[in-house]
Amino acid sequence: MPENPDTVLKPRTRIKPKVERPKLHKVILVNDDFTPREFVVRVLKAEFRVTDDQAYRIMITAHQKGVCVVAVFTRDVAETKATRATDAGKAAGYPLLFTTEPEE
Ligand code: TYC
Repeated sequence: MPENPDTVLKPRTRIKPKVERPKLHKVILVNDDFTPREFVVRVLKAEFRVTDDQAYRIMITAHQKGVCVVAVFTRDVAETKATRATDAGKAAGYPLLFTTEPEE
């Protein structure tokens, strides 16, 4: 079909983004009755590179409330860190648990 030279196209004002920001995932520390507090702090510092003070605060929040968000990462990084931190507890005979969940 020949083009109508009188056709006026409205310019697109909304441009679809070509890349999307990856959804972030939370790493959550879960409380238990057996893992020593100092061990939890040590694992937090080693795996999540937080300071002594930050690690203590995260540990005590999980201890008091049941859970605490440690940090957010892309899905792969969150899952790898949660697994490594949980495995560190397992290797020492503790039921220490880190889980992940997507951010809203
Ligand atoms: N509740 C544990 C204790 O009293 C310490 C602890 C804190 C364990 C946080 C796990 O995610 C945890 N020894």
